[in-house]
Amino acid sequence: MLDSAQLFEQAQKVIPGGVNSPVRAYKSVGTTPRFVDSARGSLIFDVEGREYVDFVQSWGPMILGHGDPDVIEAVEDQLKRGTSFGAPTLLETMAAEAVVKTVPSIDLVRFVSSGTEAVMSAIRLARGYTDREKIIKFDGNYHGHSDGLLASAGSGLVTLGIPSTPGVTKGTAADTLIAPYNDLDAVRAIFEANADEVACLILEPVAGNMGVIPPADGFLQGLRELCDEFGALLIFDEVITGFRLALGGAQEYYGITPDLTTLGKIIGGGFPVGAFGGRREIMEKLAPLGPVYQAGTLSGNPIAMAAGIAVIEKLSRPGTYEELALKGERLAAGLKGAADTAGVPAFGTQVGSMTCLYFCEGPVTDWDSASKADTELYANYFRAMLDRGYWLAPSQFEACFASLAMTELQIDEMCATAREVLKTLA
Ligand code: HOZ
Repeated sequence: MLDSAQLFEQAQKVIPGGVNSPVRAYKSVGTTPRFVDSARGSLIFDVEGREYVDFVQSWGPMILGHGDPDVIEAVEDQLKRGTSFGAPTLLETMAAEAVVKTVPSIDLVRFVSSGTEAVMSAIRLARGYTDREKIIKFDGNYHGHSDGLLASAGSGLVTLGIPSTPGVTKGTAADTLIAPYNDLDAVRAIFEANADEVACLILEPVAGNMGVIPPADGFLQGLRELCDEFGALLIFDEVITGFRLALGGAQEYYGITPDLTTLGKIIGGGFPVGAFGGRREIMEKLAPLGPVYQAGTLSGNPIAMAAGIAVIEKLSRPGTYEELALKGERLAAGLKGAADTAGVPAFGTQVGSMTCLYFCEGPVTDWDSASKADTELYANYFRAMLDRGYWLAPSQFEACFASLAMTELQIDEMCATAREVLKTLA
């Protein structure tokens, strides 16, 4: 068997940069990727046979851990019946019923194949519904890679230092208005300067693509009120927070009702799925009921639907979110304690099972303050942790997730290792 370095060489001959998504290339952490062989529960195994505790979880979907037996059984069952039909199935209705039942603001939902597609479609729908063209997004929020949403975006763009990307037309870029996260005054100023022109405001209700930044007290409520005042739709991008902070996502967690919601990651149980949904009268503008067109051959794919239903069922068991929150608290407290003991300036954030340890004094409340983190220190920390069996995000600006499969002992051992590593880096 070839090793990771050899496989990376081979991949680079036929795939740009050797990867199918830029963050996988490990460019900002000064090393090359370990190629994955398999994963089980809380562990991920590379092709060299090394094992790691997985704090990335495929960037969020694997909240139950890898290879959950109920999900595998549901998928195997469906595999035998067929993998794609391009025609309606009961599974799609069952998955939709599960979403409508659990996500408070969603009356109708449509499934697509990725979070990017969900957001792109929701924005088109918001424009079609309001007959307006501009959108507001936040600096450092990431909503996938559709043209209009790449401006000032988080995730791979901040990791690789790409403020805006060639290939997006000036007209498209001009329709995207950018505000600093957690700054209601700035949002009001943008609305006032663009009266009657803003179709929607989209945000991650907990920012999870510039590390993890919780909304300030009153921020989400303030946005709700501003959208109502200026006649714009409020879109919660819950691709990360959906089914992670609560069954009903951040909107249940914080008690705020958006007009539209985008979902992805967890509802696919590790298969490519996205979804967008919201108030009936808005969703009814979609074809075939209304004029806003949106479609997809693999939308509502039966394998992905079967996996998603099994995941939601499992997450619905009592105590799930209490357990995730306790693990998240333990992880965040352990990491902050590790940094403090080692004498490394650090600011920790946590909401439920989403955590981030920023290597800066903080407080971190927006992209401006997040960008002050010491990314070189993070790169050194990342490589040392990887060598010791911990699979962390290859970027300071991504979440470190706790999962249901992870044990408290694994979390404690990871934090103890972080303490030893940080002592050598202080
Ligand atoms: N939203 C993911 C990171 N938070 C994206 C992962 C990727 O770009 O591959």
